[in-house]
Amino acid sequence: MIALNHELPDDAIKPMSAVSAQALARSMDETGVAVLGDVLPQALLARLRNSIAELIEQQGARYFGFYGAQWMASSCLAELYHDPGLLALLRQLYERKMGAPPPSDRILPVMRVLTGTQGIRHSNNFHYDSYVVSILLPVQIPHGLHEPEGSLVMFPNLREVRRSAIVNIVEKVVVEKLLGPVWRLPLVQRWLSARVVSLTPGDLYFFWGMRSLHANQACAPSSVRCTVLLHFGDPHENSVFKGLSQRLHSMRLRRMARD
Ligand SMILES: O=C(O)CCC(=O)C(=O)O
Ligand SMILES: [Fe+2]
Repeated sequence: MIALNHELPDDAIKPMSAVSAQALARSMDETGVAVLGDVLPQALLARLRNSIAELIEQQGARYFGFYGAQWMASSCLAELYHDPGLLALLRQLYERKMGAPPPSDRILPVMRVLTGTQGIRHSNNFHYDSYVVSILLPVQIPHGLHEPEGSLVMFPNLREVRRSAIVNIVEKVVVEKLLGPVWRLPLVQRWLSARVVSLTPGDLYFFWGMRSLHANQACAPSSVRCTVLLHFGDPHENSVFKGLSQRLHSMRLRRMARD
């Protein structure tokens, strides 16, 4: 784990300006993931968990996915999201991998809440992200005795970044849709040295989302698992094929919510 040695008040988010992109990138290349310890303070995590509990109380135990800058603006993670140090770090990571600046400075924030039987459907869905760099922030992870944690499973850096949008879309269809069930098999996970990353709330997990096939494991319908993802650097952002791939993804999410 990479340490951030700063003397800060207990409820402060640690500044990203102190983080070395080089050290993160090395760990992401070599092990699949780089972990920054204790970035989010417990008090902030507690506030986020309270709002999730309220949401579940009002709307029932199901899957919730919040996308885009709007929900983030009103969340207590806004400070991290708008931290210029975070953006600088993401830009450096992107440039290291792609050898060119990112097409934009957009960071896509996503909050996922898995609970109830719908949560199971949103588990073990192996995919490549459309973004070069992904950061995972666990907010609430089940930790009871014999309770499945919903760890992150990844095949680290299974492919290179895809520079062509159309190649990327075709590959995603084959790997995610046609071969989807294959990646769930324990034998395949063993053969291909899949890595199971147990998640600790407050830590930040960096990985090459576009290169590493990954999914979250399932948790019990009675548990609550909440993660926030920060995705950065879509090399195909300006491609005409992009709209098509986004529409397919939204249709899939709508279908999963309906069934
Ligand atoms: O929630 C997780 O652990 C992973 C989710 C993910 O990979 C994604 O939303 O792209
Ligand atoms: Fe992902």
